[in-house]
Amino acid sequence: MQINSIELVEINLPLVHFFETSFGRTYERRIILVRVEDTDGAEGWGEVTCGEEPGYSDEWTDSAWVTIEHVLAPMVVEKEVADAAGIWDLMKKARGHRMAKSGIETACWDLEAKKLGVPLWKHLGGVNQTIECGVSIGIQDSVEQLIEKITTEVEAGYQRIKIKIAPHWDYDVIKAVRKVFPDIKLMGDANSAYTLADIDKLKSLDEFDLMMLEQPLPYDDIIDHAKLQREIKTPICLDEPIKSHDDARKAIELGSGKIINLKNGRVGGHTQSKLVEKVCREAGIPVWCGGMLESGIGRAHNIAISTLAGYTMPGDVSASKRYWHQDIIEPAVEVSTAGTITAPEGPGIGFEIMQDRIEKATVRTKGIV
Ligand code: OSB
Ligand code: MG
Repeated sequence: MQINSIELVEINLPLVHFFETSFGRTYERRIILVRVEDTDGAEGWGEVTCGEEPGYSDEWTDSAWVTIEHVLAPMVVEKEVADAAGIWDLMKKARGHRMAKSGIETACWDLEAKKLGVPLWKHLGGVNQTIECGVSIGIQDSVEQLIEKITTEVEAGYQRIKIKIAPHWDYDVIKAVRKVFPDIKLMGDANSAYTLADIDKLKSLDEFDLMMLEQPLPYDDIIDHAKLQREIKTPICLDEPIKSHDDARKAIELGSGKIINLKNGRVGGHTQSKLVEKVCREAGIPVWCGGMLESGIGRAHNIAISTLAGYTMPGDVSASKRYWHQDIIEPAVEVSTAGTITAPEGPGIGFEIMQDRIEKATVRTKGIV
């Protein structure tokens, strides 16, 4: 495989509904799309999944743009590698910036699968064409609003409900939700809003029979999480600190959690996700695919990787219409009434890229040749 050119396109897409986490509220996404083209003129598409600000991780839209333009793209363009799995190594000299790398890397996987005429999910080694879906619901202005949103998603068929939590939006809120929905698969995601000093509060959440508690402690921690896991019944799910298969191995060894939210962007793309999935599968640690409010392109990549054997729990991969008035792919991602998505049969990501919609949402482009 030889990539001849890389094109960056920043699009701005307003969310159907704001999304609030413990680190802030998002109304509109600034998304970088990556289009790669090889020497035969074949193309592939990827998405950089970082946020607009360095709130979830240290990467953000503007940092990813310059990093790809000045550092990563020049490492890849016109270099010969055996296959898409070899793209990661071309970028090895740059430390970190995994979401930026993932944008390029996943685009190369799409290109390769398209050239081979196979669906990306099969090319990645997927085994379950139909994946289980959950939703992630942000912090709302009122508990009534939250209950209303949960009702909508439960009625739509989603298999588990994740709600964002924070010190001002936790015990009482979950209690109110459990009163209305005593039996649903429910979990909380704190996005690092607590410390070990909050241990009594976190212990008190055990009474709600949560499926898991995602990332209660600091974003770079796996030590305190191990201490916390020994004190609480609810399984801890790690998100932010797991950036590689080595991080996963160490966290498993320490007992920092019992489940991993595996995000393509956070670990650096499909090749890295496959490595994390393998470490976890062999250790008996379930993984599920997390989301970063992706457009259809990132969503399509999430669907493909979710078909791997180790992804045994419902992910945060949900329907396009929950995020966008109109997605940039066709068909839009839809979820069945059983709360599942079936990965498409077409080559590559298996969705059509709607160029006119991308153009309408474009704020800047940059070609690197
Ligand atoms: O922590 O999983 C997270 C969104 C942005 C940043 C971090 C997270 C999330 C989500 C949303 O939970 C998942 C989605 O619906 O895409
Ligand atoms: Mg999370």
